[in-house]
This record gives sequence, structure tokens and C-alpha cells, in this order.
Amino acid sequence: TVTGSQLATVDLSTYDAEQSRLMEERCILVDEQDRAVGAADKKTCHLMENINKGLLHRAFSAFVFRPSDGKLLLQQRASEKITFPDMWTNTCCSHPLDDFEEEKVEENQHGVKVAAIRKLDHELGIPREQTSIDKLQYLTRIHYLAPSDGPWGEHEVDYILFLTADVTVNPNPNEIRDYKYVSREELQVMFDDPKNSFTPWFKLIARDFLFGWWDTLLARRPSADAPVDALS
Ligand code: DMA
Ligand code: MN
Repeated sequence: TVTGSQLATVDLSTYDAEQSRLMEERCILVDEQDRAVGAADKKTCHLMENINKGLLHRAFSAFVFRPSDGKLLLQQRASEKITFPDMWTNTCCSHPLDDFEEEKVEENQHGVKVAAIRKLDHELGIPREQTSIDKLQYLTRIHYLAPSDGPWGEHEVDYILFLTADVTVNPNPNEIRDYKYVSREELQVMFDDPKNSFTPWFKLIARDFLFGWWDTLLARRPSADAPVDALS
């Protein structure tokens, strides 16, 4: 594995001050089997020069669906974001941190779920009582690598989490430029419009998994006019 002394760094003084400060968070380093092997700050983890030496960290991608119509909540990343600014993406992504003991717990994907609750609150202002651990559903984890602008990129083992819940959104403007709920068809129209740009991981998850899972979720959803059988 890669050690600290070999790793590149970069000056953040031209970037947004709050986003630069958040680059000091410590991510959990993992190997290709997602075994925790150490920690490094978010800045170090997101430089392509380090990624190209094999540096890999743990992350989550959360997808929030509205129960009434099964629509997915999307966000557009703020211009202040250092990686992948202004792109449309799934509800919320971030990292479980080495800074918090609870976010390192692997059993039942506890750590990534705790991190998701923290960031749904921080980015979208979703109150924590609307996003309990047992409502978050873990689907799978994917290993992917994608360059962003300039020296930046992503290289992660990414845990995909679904939540079907009515949530109150109060976006943090330093994180989020815009948000909207979309149906499958509305998302497809967005993908087909070349004016929209999307994060690489969202495009990959949409292509490989999302539409199939979304069908299952919609099929299970009791329709508005059918009575719900309490025994089924
Ligand atoms: C990182 O997301 C996680 C994935 C799955 C790409 P991010 O860049 O939005 O992280 P943060 O919100 O911590 O800046
Ligand atoms: Mn990352």
C-alpha cells in the first residue's frame, strides 16, 4: 500500500474556503477487498497523482425516493465544490470518516449509514429524525475510478444506499446549487439533453443498476388507489 511520504499535495488557496477546510477530513483508506488499511485526508485521497499510485478510499452514494410517487431526489453540486462542480448527481455522496469511531463500524454497513445521515443533514438540511439507520437499505458496493477537472479525481469503494421517505429539504448553498425530484422518464430526458452534465459515478450506477432497482421499488409501492393489505 501507499505510504504518506510518497504522496503528492496541492495548494488550496484559490478554492472556496469552506470546501478547502472540508478537504482536511480524514477518509478511510481501503484495499481492493474493502479492508480498512489506514486513513488520509480528503485532499490527498482525491489527487489523481495519488490515485494513480493505487490510493483507494471508502465512500457512499445515497438515493432518496419519495414514497407518494417513487420519484428520486437529485442534486446539482455547487460551483464551490472542488471536485465535480455544477454536475447533477444522486441525492447525496460523501465518505465515512476516520475522524468518527461510529463511521468505521463495518457490521451491517453501520459506518457508511451513519455518514449518510450526517451528510443528508449537512448538504440537504434533511433532519436526522427523517433518516433513521434502519430505514437506509444497502444494495451493493462498487469499485470505480474517475478523473475530475485539473489534478482531481475519485477512486472509491462506494456503498449504494436507498431510502424511501418523505423528507424536508433545506439545501446548504455551499454544497448544492439546485435539486429536483424526477421520475425514471424525467431522468432519461435529463440524460438525453447535452446541456446537462452528470457525475461519472451517477451515470455508471444509473446504467448498471438504478433503473432495475427502481422498477422493483415502484412495483412494491402500494398504489395510491389500492387498499394496503396489512397481512401481505
Ligand atoms: C464523494 O462525494 C463520494 C462519492 C461516492 C463520489 P462528494 O465529492 O460529494 O463528497 P463530499 O460531499 O464529502 O465533498
Ligand atoms: Mn471520494
